[in-house]
Amino acid sequence: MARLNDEVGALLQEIADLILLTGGDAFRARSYEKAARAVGGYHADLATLDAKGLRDIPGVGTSTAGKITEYLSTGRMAKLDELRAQVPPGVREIMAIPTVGPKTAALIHRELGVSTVDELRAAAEQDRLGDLPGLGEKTAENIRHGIDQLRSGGGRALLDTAMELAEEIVASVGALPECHRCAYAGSLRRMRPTVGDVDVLATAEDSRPLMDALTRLPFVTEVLAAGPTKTSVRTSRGLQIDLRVVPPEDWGAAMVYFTGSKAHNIALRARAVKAGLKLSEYGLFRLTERGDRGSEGEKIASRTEEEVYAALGLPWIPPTLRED
Ligand code: DCP
Ligand code: MG
Ligand code: MN
Repeated sequence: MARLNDEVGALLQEIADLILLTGGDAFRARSYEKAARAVGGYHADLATLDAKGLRDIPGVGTSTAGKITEYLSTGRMAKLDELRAQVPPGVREIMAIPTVGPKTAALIHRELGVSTVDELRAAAEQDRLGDLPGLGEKTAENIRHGIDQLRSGGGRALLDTAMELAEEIVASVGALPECHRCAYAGSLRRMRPTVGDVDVLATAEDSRPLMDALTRLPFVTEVLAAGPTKTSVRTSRGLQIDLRVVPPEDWGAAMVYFTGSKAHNIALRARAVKAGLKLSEYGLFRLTERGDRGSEGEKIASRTEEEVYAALGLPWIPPTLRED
């Protein structure tokens, strides 16, 4: 319910955080923060309200109502884009540390004058973080841990972060009326601790609404590539997300392909070739007798993973065992 309200609430909160982060008026930041909370908890869906209805939300004035209207019609808030552009890259990097949000980054930047991850590490090592208002020893500990995680780029915690992100995306994209199915694939589905990016697969007749929903998620900071079958974005946690959309009837073959691993795919393709078949992300095909190079041949399996494995004479293989 009211996912849009949460989404808009998160963006208004980000405006509040970035105002503080960029040394803006604390009073104005507080009013955005109030509006963010009011919008997030409001009983009516924002999409059903007109300009007057928006201004009736307690804490939402003319200027905030204008930003909400702008977001509903364009998918952007110019003010937010402008603020994001003002944040120094080092501070953005601090915001990308797992467990550090813009609010904590703002506090650290403002109170300690810290604006790079290296300076932050030094501050953590000198125990200067615990002195900050509202920042206990526990938070300081989390920050030290977060920096290590960011720098090592590995470990169990990275998988947790990626999994959390994947579940949010799958919930958002999967809830769209145009979306038939949505699930994460890639190394995350194989539960690799070194997960390099978050691969998400969805099915729909029309991919457009799904791609748009992805690029508009509040934690998406940059669109790296946008196309009808694949869109890649970067998130505020620094992780990349690849969303691929295929027709509903190809879910199984696409899921096998995008779950990988690459080595597993190579092994499956070799097995297919031996049986006179051809396996791709689009399906398992029987090559025609003429060896038609132009066409893929007759599609014999693609709807479910089980169907694809069965047609190759294999039982369904659990993703964690698909390393070769
Ligand atoms: N894939 C493939 N051949 C390629 C590229 C990709 O078969 N040349 C398939 C197998 C991969 C899947 O697509 O598992 C997703 O591609 P990624 O590059 O995201 O690879 P992984 O998710 O497996 O690993 P990483 O943790 O590096 O993201
Ligand atoms: Mg991947
Ligand atoms: Mn990928």
